[in-house]
Amino acid sequence: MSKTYAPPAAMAANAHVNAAKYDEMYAASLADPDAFWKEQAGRIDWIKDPTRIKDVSFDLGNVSIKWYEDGVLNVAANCIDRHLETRGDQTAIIFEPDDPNDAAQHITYRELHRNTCKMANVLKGMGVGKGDRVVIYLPMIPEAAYAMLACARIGAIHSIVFAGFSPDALGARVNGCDAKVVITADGAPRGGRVTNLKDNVNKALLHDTDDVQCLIVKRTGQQIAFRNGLDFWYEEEAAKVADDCPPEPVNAEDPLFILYTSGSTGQPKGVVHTTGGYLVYAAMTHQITFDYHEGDVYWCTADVGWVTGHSYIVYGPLANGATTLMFEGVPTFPDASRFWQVCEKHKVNQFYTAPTAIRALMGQGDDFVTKCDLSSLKLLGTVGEPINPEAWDWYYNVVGGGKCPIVDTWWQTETGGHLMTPLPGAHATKPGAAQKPFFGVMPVVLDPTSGEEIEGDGVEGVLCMKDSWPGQMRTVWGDHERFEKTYFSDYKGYYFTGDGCRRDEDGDYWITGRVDDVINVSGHRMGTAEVESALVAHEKVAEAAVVGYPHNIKGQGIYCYVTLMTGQEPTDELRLELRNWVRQEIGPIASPDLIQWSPGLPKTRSGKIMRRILRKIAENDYGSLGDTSTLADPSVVDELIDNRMNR
Ligand code: 6R9
Repeated sequence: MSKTYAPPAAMAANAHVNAAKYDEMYAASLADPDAFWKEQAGRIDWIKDPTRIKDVSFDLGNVSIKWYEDGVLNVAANCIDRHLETRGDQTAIIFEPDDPNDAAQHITYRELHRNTCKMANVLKGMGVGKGDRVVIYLPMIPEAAYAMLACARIGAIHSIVFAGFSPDALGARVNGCDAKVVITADGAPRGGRVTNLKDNVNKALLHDTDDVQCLIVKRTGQQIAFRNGLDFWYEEEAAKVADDCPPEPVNAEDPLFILYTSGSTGQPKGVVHTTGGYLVYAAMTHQITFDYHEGDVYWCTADVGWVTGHSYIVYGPLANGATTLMFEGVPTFPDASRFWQVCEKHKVNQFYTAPTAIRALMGQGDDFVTKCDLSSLKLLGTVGEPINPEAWDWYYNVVGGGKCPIVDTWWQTETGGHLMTPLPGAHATKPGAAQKPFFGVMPVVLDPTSGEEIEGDGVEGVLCMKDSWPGQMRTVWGDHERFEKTYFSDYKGYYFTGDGCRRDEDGDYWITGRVDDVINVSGHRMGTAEVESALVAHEKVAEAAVVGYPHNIKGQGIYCYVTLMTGQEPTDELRLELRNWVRQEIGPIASPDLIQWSPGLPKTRSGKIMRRILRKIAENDYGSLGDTSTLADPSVVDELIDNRMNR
């Protein structure tokens, strides 16, 4: 039995959802989804109220997901305009820059309105209209939020590319969605170092024949190469346009954004989220999971380049009229106290981060935390990967002073918002468990071989969802077939998450990690296939297989087995060259941790690489290699074990 931590009495007493209410609402959400979600739609403002609530089919060949399909609304109006009367002067966004010596900014809802309208008018002037795609490649600055909301305001679809991605990765995403405009900055300061964002954009668009325009925010003031006629400084354009822009009426099922994410095969796919259901779900989960109350200061440390930044820095909090903090920097710059100093400085009430950051900071010792006044904290959250018990304990006791519930939120780019998490005023938390389904969410544990539902408690299998929720992705951009194949073909009639899971004796859920070829490095999701294709694109590499292995800080590290072209020397210099190559092809987050030279890879007779075996070798777990008799050449395995990378 794991130890549990009951909700603090004061929180349970005032929470949006306490234990009794959770049970009652959860039962209602399953008993009559239409009635339940019709009521929840009232969280946001509609130009035309939806009358058709849910229309969903998970049947392969016919997958279709629609929520609120006859509703009309505007997301930016919901996140900004409807708050102006009551909280125009309240801070919407606190911006904390990379350098602690630079002043923080407090942007009110009124200022947010003005800035978003300006950006919207600039985009319109560049020819962007409803349904057009805009790529956002920005640092964590307020303009990133203005850009998102400006797109939403005019009905354009944004696709944010994390500023740490390489020119190649950026170029693929610009082309993938046929973007009209890229919004970027001259440079991005992070941890005291500057990434030359505009340079990257120029490289990404070098071979572009569509003349993609670029809107550039001045962040660092550095020199940039300007493409005349195609590039525009945001500040100059903003000065020329009006500071009001009427919100465009948008259908609930029109796309709000595309966000590329990694899967087990092929290149990243463009996850499509639509407007009405997504916003209802983001707003509801933000309010209830974090127990957000009027006047609270809320901080999610993610980057807007990831889904967490979309739902829980921008859309959820702003739809709720919250004060949301945007942090440009990193947890360890200038030193490991930075997070906690920011919490103290802005009196943060809810703090939401990733286990990898917690582990890294835990390793620096308690002093960095205890020297700060963290008395404002009421709640802590984690997301992105399973949290190990040591990190949970440290977070709970040292950061939270033993008084803040931890919500371990399990969800995905595909899910739009939290699907499983304890609720802070309702559930006694268990370190490491994602615990309870959110309202309307129907998790099932399936037997991976038979695909049958495993009933009862104390069971383990793969995690699927039996029915839809409003925040679910609707399709893969430009490839609905891939959407169906990826999520609905392995287990017929269910949404397959790609995660394994255990339901314990109490009926609580624990995520056991990915069951596919996706690895989770520092909370960043990566397809091993992507790293492999980057490696084999190098002229000296004949073949490569990539797996994850346990890593103390990152959760998983990237272990690469590389077969060189005949005649190539396996040297340390080449190792370094390959590492830099992958960084260039994808970005620093994809840097191989270990590269093992492998004259041969274990393959079946039909030529499939047996990753299961490579994973075991990388994990140092030879006892359970399983059946190797189906290999074309079983001796390859001994050779790989003998030459395993030491660490
Ligand atoms: C939001 C986000 C999704 C994958 C997911 C799972 C892992 C996320 C987790 C977690 C255990 C948690 N994951 N939250 N595993 N406990 N609380 O991270 O989206 O980048 O798409 O990653 O991350 O494996 O399938 P995304």
